[in-house]
Amino acid sequence: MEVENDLRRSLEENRLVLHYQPITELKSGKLIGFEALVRWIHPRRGMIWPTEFIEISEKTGLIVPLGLWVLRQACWQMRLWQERFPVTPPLMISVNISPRQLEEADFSEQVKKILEETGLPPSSLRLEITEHTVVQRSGALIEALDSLRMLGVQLYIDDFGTGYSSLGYLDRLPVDAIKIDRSFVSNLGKAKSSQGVVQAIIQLAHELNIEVVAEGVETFEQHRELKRLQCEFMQGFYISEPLDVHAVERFIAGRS
Ligand code: G
Ligand code: G
Ligand code: MN
Ligand code: NA
Repeated sequence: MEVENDLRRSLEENRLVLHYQPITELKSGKLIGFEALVRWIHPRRGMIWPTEFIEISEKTGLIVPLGLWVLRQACWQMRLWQERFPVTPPLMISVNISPRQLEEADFSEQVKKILEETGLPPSSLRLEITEHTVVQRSGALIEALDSLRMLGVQLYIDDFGTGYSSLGYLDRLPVDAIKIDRSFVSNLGKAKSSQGVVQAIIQLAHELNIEVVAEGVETFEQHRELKRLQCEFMQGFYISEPLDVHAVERFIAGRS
């Protein structure tokens, strides 16, 4: 449990930081907001990526306080950016949420409190829940999602297409958008079949009044194809990698 203790201490010592990846609208090219991605600045090992510590924090339950820290930090930071960089509609922030966090009975209460404390409008917050989480959709999960949505927060399904679910369950979930997993996007323009899959996902989402964000967009061709398929938003190295706070501010300033 060395990692766990290390991480617990780092959380107390403020050794976690957020990086932010820009999300743009395909139609207009406009910046609409950012996804917050956590990093751990380890005293000896340097920067550690979440793939190395999210799973263990889910197992140990540390993800609950860690997730609240991420959420508070992200909301606070976006509130500041909204003041510094006022645009219409206001920039939004997207935050990843683990299934373990949704199991906390007071999770939506906590989210409400954080929104009040930071002053971020609920409509500026998107919560990302992986498709794997929603596939095992229990009554409790739907209730948790419903109460979050009643706060005025938007819900996104992350890594869409990797959960081996039928597409039909989407219309029974209270969600606003899906994020198409980058494994589909990376084959766009290479494999003909992936174009069909992406097109089918986008069409189905639109029939259900659900918007689509494409993840992992790396090339002009992928971007052009997604625009043609009327995907609303995109994110990926083609626009920018995740950025630290200072780089975000240069990025926003450089675009306006
Ligand atoms: O940039 P990247 O390596 O950060 O992200 C790796 C994975 O970690 C992604 O799948 C992302 O969803 C997840 N992740 C990043 N930040 C968070 C976080 O704050 N909470 C949770 N639960 N997952 C995160
Ligand atoms: O929450 P999610 O699983 O989507 O986390 C995003 C992850 O994808 C992060 O690790 C981030 O660094 C990575 N990422 C973001 N854009 C790209 C991209 O264009 N290509 C690749 N290969 N990875 C990306
Ligand atoms: Mn995500
Ligand atoms: Na994802």
